[in-house]
Amino acid sequence: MSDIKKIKREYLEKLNRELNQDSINQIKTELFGKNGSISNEFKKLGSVAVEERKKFAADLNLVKEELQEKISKKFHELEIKEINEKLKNEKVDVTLPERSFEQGKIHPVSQVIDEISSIFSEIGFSVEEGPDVENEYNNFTALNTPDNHPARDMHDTFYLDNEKKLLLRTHTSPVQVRTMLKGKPPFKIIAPGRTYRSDSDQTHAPMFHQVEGLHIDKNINMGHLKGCLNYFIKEFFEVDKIKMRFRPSHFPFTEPSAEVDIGYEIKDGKIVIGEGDKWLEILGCGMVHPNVLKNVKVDTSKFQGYAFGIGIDRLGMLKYGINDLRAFFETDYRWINHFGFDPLDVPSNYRGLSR
Ligand code: 2U9
Repeated sequence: MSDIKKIKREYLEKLNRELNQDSINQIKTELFGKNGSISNEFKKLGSVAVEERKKFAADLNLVKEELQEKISKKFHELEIKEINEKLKNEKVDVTLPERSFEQGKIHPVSQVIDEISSIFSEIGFSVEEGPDVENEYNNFTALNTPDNHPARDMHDTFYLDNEKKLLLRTHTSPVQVRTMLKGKPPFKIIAPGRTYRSDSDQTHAPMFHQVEGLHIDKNINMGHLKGCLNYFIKEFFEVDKIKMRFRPSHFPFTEPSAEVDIGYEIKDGKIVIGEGDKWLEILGCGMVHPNVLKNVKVDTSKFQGYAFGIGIDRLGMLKYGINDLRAFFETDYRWINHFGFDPLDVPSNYRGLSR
């Protein structure tokens, strides 16, 4: 009997036995490995007489295919057997209680950003975002903040390079600058997000949140600004009437500029917004300075408008009775459990955007 026939007989017989994964792999190596029986037969091909070579090669290929097929079949049978065994032994007990899981909470800052975005989108503002790392042109120069302005001082601004070209944005105004540079008026946008100033005490954190608004169109005036802010404050604090006053102020990017106070009183140790004879400063605003509009290529003979800036963290603290700003950023699990919002508990007056 030829060697090829012997190999075939021997291994078909082996492969007909009960085998596991390892033993099939072992057989595969014995046949087709570097020194395997079939591999060695192929090495002989060169020394076979020319007239027999064709038949030798044909026989060898046939045996090789037959054995390979048998090995694949064995692997497949084994797989089916394992699946059937699993199906037989594994049962799902539908009476078992469900596994417990931790439900996360929405951070009050995220909640307030969602509420603010929802309120402004109802009156036609769209939400824009931009990077936290900015250049000094977008953060200062375009906003009519001259080189020697105190806001540019190292104490306030986190610079990221020695040339003072890159910095962490000190307000979200660069988002409006970017939006105006890439588009055409009218603009009606809000820009919520993180802002950074080198400042830290009980009421200031080096990272805080702002939302700024900008409305540029033909004939926009301070009356529109007053109406917009009055609507926003009433909606945010969920009150029908609000006492509001505009105090003259100064910002390099607006002229005229104002700070807005709202009336409040303390009742039973709690702050009540909208009534009373005390005043609370909540935001800054004004008509966008013509120099700013020129810097962002808006035609000041046709367009004008207002802008405002609100500190989100303080607004959230006021609405939800939180008194230490630093707790916002301490990631204390107990704190977020107490002050956070349940993502599944949607109150009837819910203003947040859907997640
Ligand atoms: C452009 C033009 C003008 C945004 C403005 C304020 C007034 C303001 C403060 C509020 C509390 C910052 O977080 S805070 O300390 N902001 O008082 N912000 S006007 O004016 C702009 C913005 C962009 C192009």
